[in-house]
Amino acid sequence: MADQDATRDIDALIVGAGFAGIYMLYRMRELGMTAHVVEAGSDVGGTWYWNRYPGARCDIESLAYQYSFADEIQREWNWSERYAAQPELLRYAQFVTDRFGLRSDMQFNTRVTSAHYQDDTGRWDVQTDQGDRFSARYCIMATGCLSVPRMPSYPGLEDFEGDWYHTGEWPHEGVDFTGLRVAVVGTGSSGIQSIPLIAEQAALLTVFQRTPNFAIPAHNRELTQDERDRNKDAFQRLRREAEYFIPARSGGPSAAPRALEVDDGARDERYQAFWDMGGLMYMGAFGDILVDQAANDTAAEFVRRKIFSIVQDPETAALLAAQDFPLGTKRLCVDTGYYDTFNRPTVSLVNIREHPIETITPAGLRTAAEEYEFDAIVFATGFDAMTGALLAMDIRGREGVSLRDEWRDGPRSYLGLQVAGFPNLFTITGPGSPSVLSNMLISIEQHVDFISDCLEYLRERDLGTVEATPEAQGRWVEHCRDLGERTLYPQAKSWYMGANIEGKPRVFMPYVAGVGIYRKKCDAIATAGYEGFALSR
Ligand code: NA7
Repeated sequence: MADQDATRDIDALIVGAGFAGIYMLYRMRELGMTAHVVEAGSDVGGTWYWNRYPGARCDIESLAYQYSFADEIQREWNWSERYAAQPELLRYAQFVTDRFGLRSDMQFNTRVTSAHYQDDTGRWDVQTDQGDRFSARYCIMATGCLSVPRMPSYPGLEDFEGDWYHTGEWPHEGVDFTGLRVAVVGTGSSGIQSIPLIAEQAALLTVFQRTPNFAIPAHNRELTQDERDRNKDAFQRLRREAEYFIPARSGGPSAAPRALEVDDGARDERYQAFWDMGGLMYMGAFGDILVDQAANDTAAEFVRRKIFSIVQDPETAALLAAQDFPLGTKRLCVDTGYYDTFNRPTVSLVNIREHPIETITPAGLRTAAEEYEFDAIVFATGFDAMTGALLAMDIRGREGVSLRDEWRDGPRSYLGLQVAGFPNLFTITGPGSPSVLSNMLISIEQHVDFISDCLEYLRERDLGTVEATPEAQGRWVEHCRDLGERTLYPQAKSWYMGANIEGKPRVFMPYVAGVGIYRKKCDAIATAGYEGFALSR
């Protein structure tokens, strides 16, 4: 425990040592400011520190999912696979941290419990669960978008005699399911990635599905040295292009045709080509998949046919193919062998939409229809996304106003970066920014750069405070909502909408127009002297 009386004065307190916190600390040091990172885990890595379940893998290609801020990183690092698995992503985070000697300003196994703005001093008073106390001019939340695991509220879990796990808090030593009867609850990305590997070990695997999610094959494979070398030479150029990418869902002109513009044969051919490429690129087959229901139906129908062609038992196939929301409006999953896993005689699928789980029992669980016995239960039930980690802390701005109160009806921010009434508090990839709809590394670098440039701007002008104005925030919130409503996203009960958490306000949280349009807006705002922000001493 820290000395209860000692308050440490620093320029910036950074919460979280995932990819955002690592780079933020690097930039703060570059600016010559004192910064300290507080991290709940025992190491760096964020998402890739916690999500160690079998099959955990990034759904963005490794060659794109890396930092660009220092070219030597990508020159020195060699990705092994097209889609990196969690252990490699964690090693990458450690590599970058150690390459720049960042650990000395990081404190692990410590959670920030509160951050209170002091009206008299203009500083943030930050406290941790280890008794630390910091006084920081700037408080920077690098807390991640999917970092608060969510457990279902079934009764009886405490009496379960087997072992249970949440995919987002997986034991570091791994879990051996060999010979066990295993349940997996949840069929989002985490379920879909882990089920094929758990099935390889388990004696019996029962998958409890409430909502089917469609998955596109990853076609994961080893990268060749030639591919890596070519990427190293092209990387910075490709990244600059990606930074200004405008997705079709933005409503702007798209290079891709519209789905109903072409005949059935040509449409299927195109879907097949995108299926063969694999992964999230499938959403780009046509320019209107996320804005036009009829177009979306054609994309979903193609996947449905694939499911029926892979899964032998027609009832199981029908259950897996029964997705009832527009394709991609819940994050599309990227899989390796998911559908084929249901052809194993040891794997079965239970529809808990029809017969919900009522209780966990000492021996297993009971649905409205049946009783099951298990040695282990895996909850792949997701996260309190985008706002969960921020609201888990007691954050108070001017006059003691709490962020929980401010966001009672849903998150409100300017650019997803700042909240009016909370001076010098920044949220990296916060709600209202492209974040989870983008390659997170691109969004993280852009936010960190924006914040660092802003702090430098303040310092050069002998200013010390930056705060979103309520007017700019109001306009931004409306703009985000307006753009979201032009897409199909609000139709799904997704974590983008807060709909996976009981009682959470239903607000479409990410900025939908993509990183390119967003970046241009941010650049223009900075060039205009941080328009929409009030700057003061
Ligand atoms: P997701 O995508 O939120 O998936 C959670 C899954 O768990 C989903 O199928 C849920 O069904 C199901 N779930 C949640 N609560 C329950 C209860 N109480 N009973 C039964 N089933 C439940 O989380 P993931 O971890 O898979 O993925 C999160 C993101 O990480 C992903 O989008 C990628 O970006 C990486 P529901 O749909 O709510 O009916």
